[in-house]
Amino acid sequence: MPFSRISSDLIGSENATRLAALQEDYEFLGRKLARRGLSIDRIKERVKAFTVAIPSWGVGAGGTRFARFPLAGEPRSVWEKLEDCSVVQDLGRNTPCISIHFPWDWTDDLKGLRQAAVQLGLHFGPVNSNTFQDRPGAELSYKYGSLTHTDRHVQEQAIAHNRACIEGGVALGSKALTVWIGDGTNFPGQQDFTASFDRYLESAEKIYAALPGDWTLLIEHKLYEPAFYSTVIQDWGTSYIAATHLGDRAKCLVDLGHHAPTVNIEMIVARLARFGKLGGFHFNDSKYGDDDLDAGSIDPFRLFLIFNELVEADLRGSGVASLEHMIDQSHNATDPIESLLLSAEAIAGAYARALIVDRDTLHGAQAGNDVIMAREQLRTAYETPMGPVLAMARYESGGAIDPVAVFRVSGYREDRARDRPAEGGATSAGIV
Ligand code: PSV
Ligand code: MN
Repeated sequence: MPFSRISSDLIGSENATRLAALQEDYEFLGRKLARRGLSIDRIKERVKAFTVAIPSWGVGAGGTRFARFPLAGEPRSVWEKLEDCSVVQDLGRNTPCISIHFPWDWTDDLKGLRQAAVQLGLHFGPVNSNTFQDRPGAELSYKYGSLTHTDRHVQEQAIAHNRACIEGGVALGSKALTVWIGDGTNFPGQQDFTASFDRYLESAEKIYAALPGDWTLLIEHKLYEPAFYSTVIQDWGTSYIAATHLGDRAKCLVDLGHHAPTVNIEMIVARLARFGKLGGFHFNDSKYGDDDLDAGSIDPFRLFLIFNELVEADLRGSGVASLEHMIDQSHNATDPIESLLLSAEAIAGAYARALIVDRDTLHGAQAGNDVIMAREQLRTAYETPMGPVLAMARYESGGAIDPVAVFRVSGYREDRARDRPAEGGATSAGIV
């Protein structure tokens, strides 16, 4: 299919109107950082090298269990999702990777999909399996569980789906499988906690055994929902036990929305990194639960604290450089492309701020129990406006200084609203 792109001429002419102001801001910030012994150009280069994957399901309008409000021009197939992902990448330049979800994104032409992605300067990251919904026409139902179902045949169906995801991922050039299951219970006594986790481990062993040698299995935990009393893989402790049981190539994936509201997620990140079990993230933000709001939109300080732990772990040599950074959010009230652009920027911004923490002073203050000075190191870095670094990194990589502005001027959504009429009221895009 011919893909619509944002023209580089438009990006160039829009950038021309903003470049002088950006240069001024960048130089000013550069002088401020230099006073702290920091090179703005070096930070910019590290920001340029940082990427975060776009979830294929994120480019469609999301929804809640009450309703889904479709967006005119939203993608109707994996090909159109790819097209939208390329717009995000062309403008923002830090999202070249797509994380896809089977069977939502299934196509008989995976080879063609991979080639199309390459043409667009994209590639495929972790593949996500889905045993939290019944597929139309599926022989057996996941109503009472999938990998942990009491019926061995249902477990086998779920395992076979995960194996098929691996095969599909191999065709796409992916290197990881993310497994999140909705299995759990709604009532005390409904199931035996120990037996259901044992069934999970048995099923997960079979999936792990099917992984190619250079693949990682990412285990995603979630506190609750769709099960409301207990969830089999409910927290990082259970995820850690499962990943440790399975082997070196099994790691824990931290979705920011999958914790109780007051949980200290940055501390979980530090623990998992320390013991080599941190595999990656699903970034999003929330106020109440798994709200799936735009990353950095509610609690940007927490996002910064997570990256602060990642930078610390990196200094310790904990191998966090190769983590799978992904966005996982649901766009119910915004244009998904705009939300994804701003989320990717917020995530890169949290990283940039973490890079400018004065580590020597921080570590000295920690060792000397100088509480105020320790706290101040984080606050100072967090309050430093790193926007000019992010914008300059984007500009030098061929992206837009102001991506949302260029997206709006481009008329991309209006054009897609014309050439992507909704099909029968339903689309495969978005979380419902
Ligand atoms: C579950 O809430 C989750 O976070 C998992 O990552 C799913 O794959 C994704 O959302 C989409 O439903
Ligand atoms: Mn997730």
